[in-house]
Amino acid sequence: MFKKISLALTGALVCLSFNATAAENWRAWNIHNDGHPNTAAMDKFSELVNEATKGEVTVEVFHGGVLGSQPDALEQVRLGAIELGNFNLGPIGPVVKEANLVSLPFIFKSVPHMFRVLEGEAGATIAKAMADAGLQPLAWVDAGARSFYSQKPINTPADVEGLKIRVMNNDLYTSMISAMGGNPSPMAFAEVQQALKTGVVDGAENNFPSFKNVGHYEVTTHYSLSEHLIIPECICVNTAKFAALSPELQDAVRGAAEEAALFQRELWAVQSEQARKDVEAAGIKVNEIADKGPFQKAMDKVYEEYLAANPDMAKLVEMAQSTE
Ligand code: BDP
Repeated sequence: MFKKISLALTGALVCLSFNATAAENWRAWNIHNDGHPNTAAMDKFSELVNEATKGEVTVEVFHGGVLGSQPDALEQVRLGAIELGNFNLGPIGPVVKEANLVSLPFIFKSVPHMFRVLEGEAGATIAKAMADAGLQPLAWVDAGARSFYSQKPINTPADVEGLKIRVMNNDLYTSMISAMGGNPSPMAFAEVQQALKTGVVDGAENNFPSFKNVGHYEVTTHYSLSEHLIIPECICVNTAKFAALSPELQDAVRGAAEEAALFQRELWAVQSEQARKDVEAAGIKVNEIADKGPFQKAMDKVYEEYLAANPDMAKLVEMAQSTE
């Protein structure tokens, strides 16, 4: 009798603990607010994961960067304190060298070219290096092209001379601004609006949706289409947490990320055009740059110095440049 009860109890306990370990409740970091395409895409991802795993994996997304700055959140995901995030590859460069390929100015001819490079051998190399560093990409998402904005139009590198320009945290961006004669100022995204408003910086650079979503257009007057950086983003997960899932759950989570990424790319196309119209309607003057040649030429020095210090990156650069 006693044996029977204790067996039944053990069975119940085993069952309980199985359920407890089977349900994975993950937290996801997102820097954007409502109204940004990535916020909608991350919400969609959360829904899709829940559906595809029948609730065995749940993802709670924290928007607006409330879980910390991007460099901090990257560290948190690598350590497993936060499981997931929608990260820009720019701030990943200082942590994962291979990811820096995408932070070389003008490395990609267009957004489709960038995706073709990511879908090829270069992308596989970057993804593996990121996974080895604890940040496994599940899908790549669009972040358009980044251009300068300030209180005056920028048409040539000489127009950047003497300007203090906010950049994301990556030495390649400080070299990029210095090579144009400007003063780079690495700063967290959350601080940029105030810095522009108070004149701590004279300008910054970003894509239209981010320029609009956090109100940078309210404190600047000109957006100049330099399109000097085309930096992809990822939905990235802590590598060990992902590896601990069953193969079926891994497929389900990856599938959800891929579907959310497709959704994001479509939304991006529509909303970045809309963001441009909205900021123009609010008074921002957008100028095309007739000849980007001088900007590209100014980057020769950045490439030379970078490749001299990182000769092992030459192969990835060559792969990107030879991709049609
Ligand atoms: C946005 C990216 C975001 C970056 C931000 C920035 O989506 O990940 O943190 O730019 O400039 O476009 O810091």
